[in-house]
Amino acid sequence: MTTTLYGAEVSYFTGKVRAYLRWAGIPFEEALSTADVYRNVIVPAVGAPVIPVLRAADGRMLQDSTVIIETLDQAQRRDGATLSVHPATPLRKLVSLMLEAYGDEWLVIPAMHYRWYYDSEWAMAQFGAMNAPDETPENQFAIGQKLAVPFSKAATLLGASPNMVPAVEASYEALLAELDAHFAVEPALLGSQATMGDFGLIGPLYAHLYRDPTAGKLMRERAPNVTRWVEQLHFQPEGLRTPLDDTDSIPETLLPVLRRMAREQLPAMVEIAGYVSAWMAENPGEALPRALGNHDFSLEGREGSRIIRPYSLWMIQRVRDHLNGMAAQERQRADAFLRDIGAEALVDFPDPPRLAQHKLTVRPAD
Ligand SMILES: N[C@@H](CCC(=O)N[C@@H](CS)C(=O)NCC(=O)O)C(=O)O
Repeated sequence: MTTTLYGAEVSYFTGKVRAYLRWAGIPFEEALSTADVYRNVIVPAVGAPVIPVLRAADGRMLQDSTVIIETLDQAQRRDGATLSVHPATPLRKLVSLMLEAYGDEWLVIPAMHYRWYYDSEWAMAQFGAMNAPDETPENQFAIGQKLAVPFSKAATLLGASPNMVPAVEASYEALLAELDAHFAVEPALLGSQATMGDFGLIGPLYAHLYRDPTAGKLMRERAPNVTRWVEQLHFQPEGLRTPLDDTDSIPETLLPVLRRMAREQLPAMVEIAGYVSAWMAENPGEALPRALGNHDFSLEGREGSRIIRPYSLWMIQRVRDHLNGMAAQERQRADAFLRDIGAEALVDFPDPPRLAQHKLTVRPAD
């Protein structure tokens, strides 16, 4: 059976999986997530209207970009592939997992902001064309307008409320400059080979921040090296398969990006952990809602409010699992590295009870 990716060009997490499939050389076909596909394939298979969903060659339906990539990566390894999305050495694997969590769960703020603040009509037309490809442009726009309602509110809910717009843009522009300096000297985040961290970052940086008109212009003008990395990883990633050496070193030029992640995202994750632990204590055994109210956060010297997304902690749990699985000496080195980049929160993270991914949220692990 052919592997089928159900999704769309306009979708963040579809871009992440598509880039991985091409990089891994897995033959696949892509099916547009039209209204019919949502109704007849996606919702019956996974119980929620979400993309991407992948029908694997063995017929299994997989949902969640991380689960899809992990499952296929393991299958490839079983079939004898020597290259994995996870670096073979411990510190690099840690950094790769951290950057996946950063791309998936934090860069959603600038990605949603630029799309819905500057290009909302364009995005509505894109949503309509995805949902009803055979309709006229006028009808597609009307359909897109309706579909876009929850998404257009997402930027504000995630933290890009009007008072935070200057902070969100300052942070993203600084990130672009940091990444541009990095990709001037390295082909991928950790060097010669793309890893899970690259796939985490390609979600926001391709589907939204490269493709959307306003953000795309900004990227092309300000960050030619980021643009080149996006184009290579998304369209022709076979050049990013040169195995990493065994030094376990982290490129110097990546450190500003990691410090930014540590400074911006980790304090919010620590706070969320407190809310999630309290909720789980009060609601034993239950799946968590997708959002648990709001919490305050700071970005570039401004104070904002954002929704508490329990799912984010499942991504942090992956990082913590890797850290906790390290041998004593490796762990010491990793802790020293984390302290050095301002990520000490990961060393002593207030872990909630164990979580399992569940549709678009999490539940207590069995
Ligand atoms: N963690 C999920 C997130 C998937 C996701 O948020 N997909 C978006 C499109 S890129 C979606 O379908 N959202 C529907 C919704 O949030 O209700 C993944 O990694 O696949």
